Amino acid sequence: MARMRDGAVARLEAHPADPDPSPIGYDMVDVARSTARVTQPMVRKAFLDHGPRYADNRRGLEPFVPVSWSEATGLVAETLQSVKARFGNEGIYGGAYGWSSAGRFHHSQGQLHRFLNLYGGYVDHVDSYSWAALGVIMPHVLGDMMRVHPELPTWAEIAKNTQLFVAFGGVPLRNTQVNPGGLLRHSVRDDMKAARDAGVEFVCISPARDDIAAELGAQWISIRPHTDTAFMLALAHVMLTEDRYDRDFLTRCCTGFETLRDYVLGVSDGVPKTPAWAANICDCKPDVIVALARRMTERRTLVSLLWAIQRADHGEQPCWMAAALASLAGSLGKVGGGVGYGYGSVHGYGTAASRFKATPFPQGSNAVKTFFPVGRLADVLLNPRTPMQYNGQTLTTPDIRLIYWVGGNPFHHHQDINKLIRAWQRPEAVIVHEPFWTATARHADIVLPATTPLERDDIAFGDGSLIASHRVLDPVGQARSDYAIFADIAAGLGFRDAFTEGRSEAEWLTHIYESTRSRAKDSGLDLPDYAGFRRAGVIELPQAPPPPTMFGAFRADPAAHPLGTESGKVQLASARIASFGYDDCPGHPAWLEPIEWLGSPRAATYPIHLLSSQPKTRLHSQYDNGAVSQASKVQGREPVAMNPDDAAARGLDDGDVVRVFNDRGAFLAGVRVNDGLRRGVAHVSTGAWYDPLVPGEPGTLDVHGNPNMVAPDRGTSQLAQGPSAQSALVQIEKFEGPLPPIRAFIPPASVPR
Ligand code: PGD
Repeated sequence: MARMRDGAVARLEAHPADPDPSPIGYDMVDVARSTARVTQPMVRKAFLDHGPRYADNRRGLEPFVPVSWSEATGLVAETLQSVKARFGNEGIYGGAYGWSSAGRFHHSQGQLHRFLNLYGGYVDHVDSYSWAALGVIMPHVLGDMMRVHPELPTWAEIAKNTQLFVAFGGVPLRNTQVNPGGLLRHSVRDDMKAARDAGVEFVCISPARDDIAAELGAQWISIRPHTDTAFMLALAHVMLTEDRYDRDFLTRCCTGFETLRDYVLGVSDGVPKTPAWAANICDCKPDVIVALARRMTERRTLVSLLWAIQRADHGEQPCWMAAALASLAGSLGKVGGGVGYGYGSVHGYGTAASRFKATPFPQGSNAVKTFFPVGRLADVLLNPRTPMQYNGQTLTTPDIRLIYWVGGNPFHHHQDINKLIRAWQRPEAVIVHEPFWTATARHADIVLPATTPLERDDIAFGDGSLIASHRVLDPVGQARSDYAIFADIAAGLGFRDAFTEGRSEAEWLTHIYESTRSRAKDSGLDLPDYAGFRRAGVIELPQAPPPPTMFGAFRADPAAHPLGTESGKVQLASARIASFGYDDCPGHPAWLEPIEWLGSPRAATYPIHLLSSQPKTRLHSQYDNGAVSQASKVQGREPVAMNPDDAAARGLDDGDVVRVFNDRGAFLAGVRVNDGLRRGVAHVSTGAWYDPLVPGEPGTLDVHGNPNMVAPDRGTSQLAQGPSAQSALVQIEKFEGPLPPIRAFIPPASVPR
């Protein structure tokens, strides 16, 4: 909430209804006014001089030239026309992955997609950086996740019905600060405490103790990163050999039990997946596995898998095996039991849903059907018109000639930044709308300054509340909303009226709200009119009734309530997946050694497994220049958490600056010694803005702390082709010599025309 003084915003405060406000948002005003803003349209000099067909692109290196809005929008229209004339709409990538901001009207991707759909379409992507492996494999195993997710037990139901909550990857509260579409009440901390008070026991299986709140008194089982599948297979081994599995459920509701059983017992491959076998892989005690397997079959158990676990080599496997475990343990389909994906990954999983959804900003439909899995962006740019496996299909990668990016920061979120930089030089044109001089903006040809949420009115709808977001700042410099920018470009291309439908921004907001209001009325709910809503600021909508027991109807009568899988049942093995013939994703859940992990030969050279998570102090890369994020830095660098033994072995003290590196790249970070991380594991949050020591030089050091300098850019498997950023081995050494300055927040060089 904005506190105003003399007509100007004095500061932002938490909403009084919020029990556990996130500190991230307090910086929005300062950041909006910071020097890192793009204040006027800018064009890379060589692009302005030579146009899109110039072959020698050196994005990220050359200076920009300030231009007027009319010249900039004219240039965008011309560039689109030039690419379309030669390559058709198939030459335009308009996926623009990213979080952007919470408002539903000024949602950047929605604006871009509407604009490009009206222009004839664009190459799109599928899946996400968040849960690609999960999203592709689970329809084969449990059916469509969009049907499974809404049935996830809420924390209130967990408190009532669950006895044991087994969390692979924990339930880190840092992620529950955010939710797509905005959030009024941060309730997860209190909800979990209430569950603990009601007697729920928590187990956190993770290399990091802090992945679950200390006050929950959870049992911490420390395992090597990305050995979860081996751990789960050994739990299954105990259940099978001690006759602790639910024969009735397996017979009635699952297919493939025999295949999985034979694999777990070693009948099919000669390797029984015993606790001793797994303990050797996971580096934990076999007794711990035996004891947990017994508890899981004696108590109503909910198996939870954090999305980060599947952002790794063979990330499909722990997803599949978690469902298999819940089936074996007999908890799937029972109240308070089963399997949940996403608790602790964002706020909205496990919190009550609202009774209906707000009307979205209409995007139209895309005439181009070409797509690629989003995590493969760099490969697609580097290798156009090449076959790529994906979920049983052979795709042909598109030949992207123009990238249009609005509301995301691939130089923050994509793995292997040095490879991305090479790939990013390939297209003829890169157009970006950005409020800030992020690395993505710096690597563009045309940069159009966008407003931040404080500079425009909007409606947020995230966790069951309608929130009026008010303009409290004047747009900084010449910044304009994405809507206004697209309306002008559409005018140049002859479809302004189709894009705007004759509505101003205020009229669109009224239209979206009034249509939401009339849908609310249909479900018996009277909302105030638009003016009343904006005065009220927040409308809390009634919650939907608690979801039915997840898979409850299916368990009771699988023939009457089949799942959307190939057999209609839970697939403990899948003939369809087996038929794809993928060696990196066989027809049943399996322990496949990660390409990069502490057990691989590569660990002899790079002995530290680097985990990277969503940051506690900012929204992905947003607000990195704000006070909250800056206060967490060590000598201006992103902190790297290290186990005390690993630090001591390298002669490192808390507060030292180190070089974190492997053969993909290197970055500087500041040491924070932390005994809550197991030995051989380090952790860096994502989101420190990429800050090259020598801009444009291949492989140059990032002086600020972006973990994607060293993260691998390869698909989780041929099935999902999801990002596997977590599978990164590195070495860490003390950084000697004078510390390079941080320049990420200083605008790039600009030259007059
Ligand atoms: P943001 O920093 O939110 O990150 O990556 P994502 O790209 O979503 O980027 C949003 C950008 O949009 C910012 O630059 C912001 O300034 C801009 N923006 C905000 N509002 C507006 C607007 O109204 N208009 C315009 N034009 N721009 C706007 C997040 C992604 O990172 C995600 S979701 C995940 S889950 C991944 N996680 C990991 C990970 O665990 N580990 C690694 N190593 N890497 C990851 N990357 C992924």
